[in-house]
Amino acid sequence: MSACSYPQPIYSLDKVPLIPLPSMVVPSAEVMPLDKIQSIRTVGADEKLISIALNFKSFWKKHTEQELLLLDDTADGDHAITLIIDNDFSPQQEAYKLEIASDEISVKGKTVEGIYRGLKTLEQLVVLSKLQGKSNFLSLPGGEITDQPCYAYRGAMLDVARHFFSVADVKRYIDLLSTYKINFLHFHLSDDQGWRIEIKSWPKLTKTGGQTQVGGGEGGFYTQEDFREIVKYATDRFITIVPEIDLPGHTNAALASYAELNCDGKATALYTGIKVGFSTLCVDKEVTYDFVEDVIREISEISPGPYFHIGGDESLVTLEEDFNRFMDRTLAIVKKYNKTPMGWYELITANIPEETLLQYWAKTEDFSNVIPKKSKILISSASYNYLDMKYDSITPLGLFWAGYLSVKKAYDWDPKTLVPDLDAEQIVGLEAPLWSETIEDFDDIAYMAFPRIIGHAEIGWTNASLRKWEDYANRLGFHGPLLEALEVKYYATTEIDWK
Ligand code: TNX
Repeated sequence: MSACSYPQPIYSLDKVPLIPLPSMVVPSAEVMPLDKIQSIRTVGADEKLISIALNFKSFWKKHTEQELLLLDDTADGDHAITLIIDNDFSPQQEAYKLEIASDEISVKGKTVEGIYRGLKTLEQLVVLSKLQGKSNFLSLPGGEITDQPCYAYRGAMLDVARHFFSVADVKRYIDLLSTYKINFLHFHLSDDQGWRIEIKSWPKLTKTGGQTQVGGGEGGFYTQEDFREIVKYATDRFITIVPEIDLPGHTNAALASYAELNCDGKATALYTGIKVGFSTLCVDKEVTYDFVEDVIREISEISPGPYFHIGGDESLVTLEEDFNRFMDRTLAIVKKYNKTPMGWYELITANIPEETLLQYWAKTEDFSNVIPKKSKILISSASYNYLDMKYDSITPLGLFWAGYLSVKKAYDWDPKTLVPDLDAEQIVGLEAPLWSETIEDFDDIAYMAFPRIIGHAEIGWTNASLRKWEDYANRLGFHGPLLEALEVKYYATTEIDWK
């Protein structure tokens, strides 16, 4: 068969509606007919590399019906997808280069993580081509994609305390996040309404504190085994789990489970409403620190990621000096278990170690004067990042205290200029929290997160200078069919011309 008789690809490589938009795409005139690919090949022996190659093999089988052989570097690259670890490739650990030629494909990275991100791009290329091309989908466009993220922390947060979500729901969310190259998932594991993780030394936290949720439903919790399973699932997708135990406020579920954590020695009642700021641990009791240490120790043992999030927000009934004293001791415990502390920005009143990551969530943009210049900041502005804010006045779910958040507003901003006077170097990235006061099941998660979190993922990955709303809106239109194929009930906003 001569080259020109091969089926033409649906798009040229620079016209594929990829999200996040890659840093550089150079199309070529070459065409890669799918049936030429016979193997997936790894260069650089690494167990993790082989494991992502095996996963990609299943992906290829599902979408092209072809079974690939798994080969190592003793085979040559003809008719193969070659995954290459190259230490000198880039200083950036998530950078990758994807090359598509007429008879081979390669993905190169400094690390397995970089190659994984590149394979996610290749997967989108296949899926988007297939959805648009239907039965005509037989080839990929040639060219090169060189890519790397703008921010090292591109996160999502799920509040499993106000409503509990099953391990299966969490895994489904993780899969979707990985499609868009998100690399951190922060779990809000405790709040007034529920304690959601088994602590073996304090069993009533889940036996009592895990038994209800907002609205009075039955709640639930993760056993440590469940949590390990989630961590493994996320780690396999290069997503780091950040556990959060919100302290010393937002603790009614713990205070209802153990009377001794209360200053008056009386257990509180379980709470199923949505008020905030009414609970606090008793900062002057020694047992409080036994509790905090046991919780941080047990969770740290099953959390391989670098961060431990200690909350610190809205402790409205804790005096500031008590709050600071409590946090000094709690920060020392986090350090003892070799974790980097993370907290909501109210933590700044305490003596925070320099490496502390502060999560900025305020709705106004004028907090830079209270944030020390040396602090590391994660941008989670309620006005731009909060997935629980309603899209508009008729959104059936969500809250609106920080204003409505349309798909355009959620996309069309820059973390570097959102907060005046903050140094760009202080910003490690951004995170989109989904608070779950009104979110009850996976379809609710999908409706509020999609499509806004896709834009958020692009803000985290793609340099601001390359991002334009009109271009993004056009690309996003092609992701409707992709989400539909995954049965994700996203909000089909009229801001987008869905394909
Ligand atoms: C504020 S943002 C909270 C949460 C609520 C959320 C609702 C933050 C650190 N605290 O407790 O769930 O608003 O939007």
